[in-house]
Amino acid sequence: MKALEGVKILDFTHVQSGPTCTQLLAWFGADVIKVERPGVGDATRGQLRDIPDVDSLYFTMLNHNKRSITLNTKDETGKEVLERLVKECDILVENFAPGALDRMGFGWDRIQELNPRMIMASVKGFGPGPYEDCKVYENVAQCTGGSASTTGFLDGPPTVTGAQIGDSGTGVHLALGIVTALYQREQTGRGQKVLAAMQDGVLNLCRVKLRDQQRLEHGPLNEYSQAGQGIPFGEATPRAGNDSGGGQPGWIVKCKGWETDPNAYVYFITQAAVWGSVCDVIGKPEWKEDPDYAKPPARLDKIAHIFDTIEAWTKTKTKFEVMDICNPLDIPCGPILSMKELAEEPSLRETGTIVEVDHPERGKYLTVGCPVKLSDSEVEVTRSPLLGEHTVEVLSDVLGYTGESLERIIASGAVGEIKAEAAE
Ligand code: CAO
Repeated sequence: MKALEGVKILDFTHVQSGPTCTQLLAWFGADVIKVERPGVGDATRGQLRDIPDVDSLYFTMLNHNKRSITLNTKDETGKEVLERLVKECDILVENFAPGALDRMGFGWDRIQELNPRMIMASVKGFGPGPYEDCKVYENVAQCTGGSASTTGFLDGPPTVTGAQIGDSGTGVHLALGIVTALYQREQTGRGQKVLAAMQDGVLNLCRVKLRDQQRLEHGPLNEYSQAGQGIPFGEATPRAGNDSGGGQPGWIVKCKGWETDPNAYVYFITQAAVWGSVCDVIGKPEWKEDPDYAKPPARLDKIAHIFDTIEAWTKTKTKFEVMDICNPLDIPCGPILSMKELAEEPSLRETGTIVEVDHPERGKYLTVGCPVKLSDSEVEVTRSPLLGEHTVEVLSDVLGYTGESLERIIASGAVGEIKAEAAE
């Protein structure tokens, strides 16, 4: 059995943040019923398409293990079906623009009236406050949550990161809120509202930067390389380039082949506990006893020189050779892996972190599987649904519409066009 077997989710999510959340819950065994607008569907089905008229990778990679029903929720019969779904499901997940669910007639009061056990979970750009009515996308969240102001180089502009911390990050936060609310419902019998605001999610992931903001009041941040370079700090946590976020100096240094390979780099951390090994490896054994280098405080104003020296050594090795030499000595380092290298990495295939999926219209493609492994709830990644693929199945199996009642729903047009074989 799967951890969330028997849990039914009414999935009103679209784009990235919400679908990330419901995909995780589907992987843990929940029955996720994705409700989409007839003929239109989730906008990402058609975005960034690599093959004409075929669901995009953007969509397929965020909607595995779900069922799709098309339903016009603004139509009278559509509302009737939606009410039945609300009564039948345990959780409603949505990431519409603020107010959209109320305008549809399914605000929290109505949901509670229909099903007091329902957990209603939402992603919004902002929590209550001046921006609560704003529509928000990934980079807006990165900028308003403290990530952009602290990412990039000191002499450059604020920078967004490739990790989708606003969308996928908030989706993961929401999933935790949902299972927590499910657990509480075991005790109380009541549902509740769960809100994950993207600004809050990003700020949570930038916690160490708020830590540094407060440390600034008590003096310069000595582990930032700008301190060693004598560059004064301003009022806010600065951009720290590739400095490590912790107390051990780290930086990205070039490796053999960097002139032609944009990813021939390694992250190298000069952890105090293995300083002696670092000195031996880079050919500076004299630094172990030299009072200018032996202890971390003495090294702070020489960090740039130390990393130049480390780089002179790493440039003679590939990033994997650096790893092979440093790992046995417990020197923390990590090769900069490209997406191509990750896609081809056999160990990630073996653990199910990278999975090949077959899709009836696009053929085989790669996706990121479930990043969290439960020993008693195995994940099998199945393809994303075609638009409305399960409309009849959900109407009949989940909601009990059969015969004439099913024909009435289909004839109303509320569920859009039904493919002949699905209706039979
Ligand atoms: N039947 C009928 N109408 C439907 C429907 C259905 N099955 N599904 C959606 N709709 C309607 C909604 O009710 C809404 O109508 P109104 O505007 O008349 O109330 C309309 O479709 C559009 O919804 P939307 O405003 O959520 O979509 P958008 O493309 O304009 O905005 C986004 C997209 C992401 C900016 C916005 O949804 C948002 O801010 N969401 C919250 C934050 C968020 O999740 N951002 C992350 C986006 S990337 O993951």
